[in-house]
Amino acid sequence: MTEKIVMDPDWLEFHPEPSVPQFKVPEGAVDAHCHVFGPGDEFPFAPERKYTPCNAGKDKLWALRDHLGLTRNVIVQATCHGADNRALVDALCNSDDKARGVATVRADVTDEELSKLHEAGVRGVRFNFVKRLVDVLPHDTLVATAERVAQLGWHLVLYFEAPDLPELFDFFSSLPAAVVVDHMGRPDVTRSENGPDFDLFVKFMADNPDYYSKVSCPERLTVEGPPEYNDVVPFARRLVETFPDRVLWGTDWPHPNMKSHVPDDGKLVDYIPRIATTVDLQRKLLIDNPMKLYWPELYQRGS
Ligand code: 0GY
Repeated sequence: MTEKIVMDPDWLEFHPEPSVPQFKVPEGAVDAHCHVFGPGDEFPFAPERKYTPCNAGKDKLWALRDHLGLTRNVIVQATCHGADNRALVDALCNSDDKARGVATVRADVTDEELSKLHEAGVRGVRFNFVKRLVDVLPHDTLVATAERVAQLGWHLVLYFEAPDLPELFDFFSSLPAAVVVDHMGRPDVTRSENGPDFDLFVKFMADNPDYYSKVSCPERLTVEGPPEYNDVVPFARRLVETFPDRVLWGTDWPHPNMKSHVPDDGKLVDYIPRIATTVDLQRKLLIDNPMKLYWPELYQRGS
């Protein structure tokens, strides 16, 4: 008998009718951080998951992409699917190559499995260090996986929280592949964007010239709340202006683990010109940088 999927009682579903953004994204813009969840009866959630989400399948993601005026998606494997990438692969293979992916793999993944993921459009693996989401993995195992995927030209996506950066700084800097950091390393936005905590993240980016950061998730980092997320703007803006060629933006749809409010994805698009204030910065953030990483074969500066 199939298990009945019951969403966690405190889970907020994604916005049913996001607003039409006032900001018109440039043609070719990429949502570089989003997820697909299930549907659970087709793609079961992982037994080791720490939460049970709502169903949020690929068709809903494509509809959101079109509604927001975006062109492409980078789908990141979420922890509720563990290392079972079937929902991700199904979405990629039915995307008309408008989606590429970041998978989660176990240390014993075979070369054949990696090559099938590559064929489907996977270009990175995610290492998650957020303790409420995953059990801790030994560093040597991660390095071995990183070495293998680097040979495929993939990068690593690291998800961690700011208080853990001092301890992980050297390990992260020594990884044998390029890195993309999720959500600016999750700063505490009640502190200054020019204070020692965020300075350390900026130093991490400066010391590692082939590393990228997503300037995503104001809805998750904010203390002040929606719809403007004013308290997160200075952090994202500092990164966009300091590392214009190494920042990515994404919706984070369908917004796992949001308990405070349901984000309006249209407003998340309207947030973009506040953190990337010129047409040139917007083009790098939304097109050049994600295309370099995920569709390098299509990427030609200025085309
Ligand atoms: C995010 C953030 C979260 C969850 C996950 O894989 C996940 O479960 O990424 C979170 O809870 O902060 O990036 O979507």
